[in-house]
Formats: sequence, structure tokens, C-alpha cells
Amino acid sequence: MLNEIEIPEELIQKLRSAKSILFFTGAGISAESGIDTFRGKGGLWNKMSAQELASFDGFMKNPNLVWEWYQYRRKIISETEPNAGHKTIAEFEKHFNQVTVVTQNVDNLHKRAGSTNILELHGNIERNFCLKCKAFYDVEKFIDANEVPKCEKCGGMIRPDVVWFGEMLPKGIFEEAERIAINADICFIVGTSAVVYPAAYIPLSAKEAGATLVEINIELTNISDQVDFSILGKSGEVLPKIFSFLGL
Ligand code: BJW
Ligand code: ZN
Repeated sequence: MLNEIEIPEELIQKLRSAKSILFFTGAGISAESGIDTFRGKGGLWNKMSAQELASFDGFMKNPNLVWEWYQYRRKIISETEPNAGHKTIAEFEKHFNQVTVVTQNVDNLHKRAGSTNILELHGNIERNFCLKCKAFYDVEKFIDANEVPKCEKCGGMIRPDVVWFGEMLPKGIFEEAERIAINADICFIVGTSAVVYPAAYIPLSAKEAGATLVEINIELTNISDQVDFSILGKSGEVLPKIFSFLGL
């Protein structure tokens, strides 16, 4: 049949003996849940300015605009559900010793799907923090705020707990992800353009340490020529198919 997704038998064999599996994920895994990706067709950065909306300078220049954009995205995300891709990754955790999700996504859908071992490289849109005293606030606290709220403790400006361009990743998270990567037997690279650093070093570190790299994406990316298996298709279709071939 045309467009039939082919899963290499060699990959299934490797998976059967794998002890440590790493899923490195990006916006594409949530696309089938109805959340826009950043780049490529329909990507957010085609219609919005990354510099204005996803940088600290942009926030300081126009805090209410940036706040409004995040409140809008929060609403969309809260109305979505994890898809078959997220759910299959959570299922892997039940059958393999060590499964870690290293995600660039901020949408919390891996957790909602049931994964428990998750490293969030770019933060989580469901949290805010105070610029001044660093106090954290759950998204619910300021859910109805149309403008940047003030911290209850010190009056400082509240911002989303996500990593913007030019900002460091949350302390220790990248190092922990690197440690997982160099111990991984198999690293799946799912739904990411792999152009944003330092995140994109994670699968490269895994490869350097000997892991088998498996890319799942609807198109070829920056990293495609470095992977062992490139499976073209939607992650919500490819991942369940791989899992079913394992016959667990
Ligand atoms: C499907 C699918 C389906 C669709 N199934 N697939 C020059 C060279 C190198 C680096 C730099 C440089 N200039 C600046 C930098 C550094 C910069 C960077 O990497 N920039 C590059 C873009 C050039 N990085 C940073 O600034 C980082 N910090 C840093 O470096 O700190 C050190 C430092 C500090 C101070 C001074 C100097 C250095 C921070 C990066 C933060 C990224 N933040 C964002 C926003 C998060 C908050 C929010 O959501 O609003 O993170 S940007 C955005 O990109 C988001 C994502 O996590 C990230 C990655 O995107 P992702 O997930 O790959 O999505 P897409 O859209 O790119 O790809 C989707 C893919 O899915 C596509 O391939 C589709 O085909 C596929 N797909 N449907 C499977 N159904
Ligand atoms: Zn404060």
C-alpha cells in the first residue's frame, strides 16, 4: 500500500535488547494534539516574531504583549489532550528498565500522558515565576490576568517559566540530560527540527557514546544524515506501530 510506514526489523531487534531508551522530543510530537510547531509549514515563527515574543528583551519591551501571547497559548494547550505518540512513550516506561523523556516542549503533555521520567529543557508553560524574588506560581494563580501580574510577595513582574532565546537552560537539567544520553542504548528523536542549541547536542552526545539514533519526523531535518534509522511519518502513527511490533 502507498504511504505504508516501514519499521525496520533491525530496529525492533535492537529495541528488544535495549536497557536504556531516550526519547528526545520536540514540538512535532504535539502537532497531532493540535498545538502549532515553531518552524516549517504553519509554524509559529512564520507568523510571529521569535525575537519579540521569545526573548527577555522582547518581554521587557512589551511585557503585556508577551504575557497575552502566553495566556493565549496556555488556553489552547489546556484544551488539548496527549496523542498516541505521547501515550506510546508512556507505555514504553512500563516495559523497559530505563526510559527517559528529554523534551524541548513546554506543554506538559508527556506528563499528562503518564510519563514520569521527564526532563524539560525549555521549562513548562504551566508555571510562572517572579523576576525579582524568583517565587514560583502555578498557572492557575493568574489564569484570568490579561496583563503581567505582580508578585504577591515582592511586587515584582511575573513571567512564564520557559526558556527564551539567549537564556540559560534550567540549572542542572542539561547536564542530567547529557548523562542520560551517554548511557542510552537507543535515542529516538521525535518531532524536532533539531536546530536549537544546546538542546540539539543531546542526540549527538548519545550517538558519540554509541547509541543507535532513530529519527521520527514527517520530513528530513538537520540531523537526518547522522541517524541510523530515519522513519518518515507522524509520530502518533509511527510510535504505536513500533510498539506493536515489539509484541509486549
Ligand atoms: C512532526 C509532526 C508529526 C511536525 N510527527 N514530526 C547561532 C548558532 C547556534 C546557536 C545559536 C546561534 N545564535 C543563537 C544561538 C543559541 C540559540 C539557538 O539555538 N538558536 C538557533 C535557533 C540558531 N539557543 C538559545 O538561545 C538557548 N540558550 C542558550 O544558548 O543559552 C546559552 C547562552 C546564554 C546567553 C548568551 C549566550 C548563550 C535557548 C533556546 C530556547 C528556545 N526556546 C523556545 C521557546 C520556548 C518557550 C515557548 O514555547 O514559547 O523553545 S524556541 C522553540 O524552539 C521552543 C522549542 O522547544 C525549540 C525547538 O523547536 P522544535 O521543538 O524542534 O520545533 P520545530 O517547530 O522547530 O520543529 C518541529 C518538527 O516537528 C519539524 O521538524 C516538523 O517536521 C516535525 N513535525 N508534525 C512528527 N505529526
Ligand atoms: Zn516576587
